[in-house]
Amino acid sequence: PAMKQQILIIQPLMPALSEMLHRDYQCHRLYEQPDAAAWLQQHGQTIHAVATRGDVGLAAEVMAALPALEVIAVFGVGTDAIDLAAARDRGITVTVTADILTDDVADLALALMLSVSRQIVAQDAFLRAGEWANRPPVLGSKLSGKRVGILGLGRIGSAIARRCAAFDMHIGYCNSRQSDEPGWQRFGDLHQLALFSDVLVLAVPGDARNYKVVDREVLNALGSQGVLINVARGAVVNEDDLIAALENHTIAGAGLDVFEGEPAIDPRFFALENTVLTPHIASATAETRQAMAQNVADNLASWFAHGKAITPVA
Ligand code: 8YV
Repeated sequence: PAMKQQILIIQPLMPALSEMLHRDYQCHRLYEQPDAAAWLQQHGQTIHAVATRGDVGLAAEVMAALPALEVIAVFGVGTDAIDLAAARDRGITVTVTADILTDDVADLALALMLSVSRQIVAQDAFLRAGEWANRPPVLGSKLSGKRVGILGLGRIGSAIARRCAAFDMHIGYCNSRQSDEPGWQRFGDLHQLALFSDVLVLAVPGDARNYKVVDREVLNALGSQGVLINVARGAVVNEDDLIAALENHTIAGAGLDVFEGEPAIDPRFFALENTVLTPHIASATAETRQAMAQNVADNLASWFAHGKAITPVA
């Protein structure tokens, strides 16, 4: 039988994917190497494919230590942790699970919006604490009919906008391209979008263009009744400014699925009552994660069989 192809796995993958890859390839787990640099020096030239996660990517020095690398299959859509320019220069194909997770990420954005505006988490705690018999629950704020501003109207941003439209929300957005959706209002910059928005949703890539663009001034523009929702990347937000805005009630609240330095997030978040925090679960449903795993396996199989990926980055 032909020798199995050798694949490098950067960080742990979900068991279903790990099993598929171990069945079909000779897998090397970089995260289990006590001295990754030494391992790469010795074995780097045998690796033709990398499997990694959107939140993990591939460090530039690891990519540089893989001279025969042909394809990077990402379990996710984020490519912010991959040097795409270097990959392009070297003719390395990068694949992502585009389309597969769009609905789930948009669903979670709405779940966070509703959780913050209706204070679902605090109301649940109030009830469980036995307070219901003692005093009436606090009032939430209405979501239907409000103005939502979406930063980034790609696949995910558009899916969020469609859901918000079903809640009779007024839709504003910032995006390089104009949408032909009637009634969706395009803004030239984030500051203008934040001024418009009751709810500001982040759905842009976490790359250098968007690094910490949500800062004190944008949060001031969002205003004391405003809510921030982040299902993009922690790096899109200046977290010191956000924590200050939440502590001082410069904005009303936030629903956050992503953080800088996750999973070791800034502990000041834990004390904020006007926030709902989730551990990067926007794509984390059984159905979607299974389909994402299959996409990674299918891209690698197609690459090795035909030299062509199924869902390469555009
Ligand atoms: C995943 C993601 O949670 O798609 C992305 O870029 O961040 C998420 O879908 C991640 O890739 C898996 O760890």
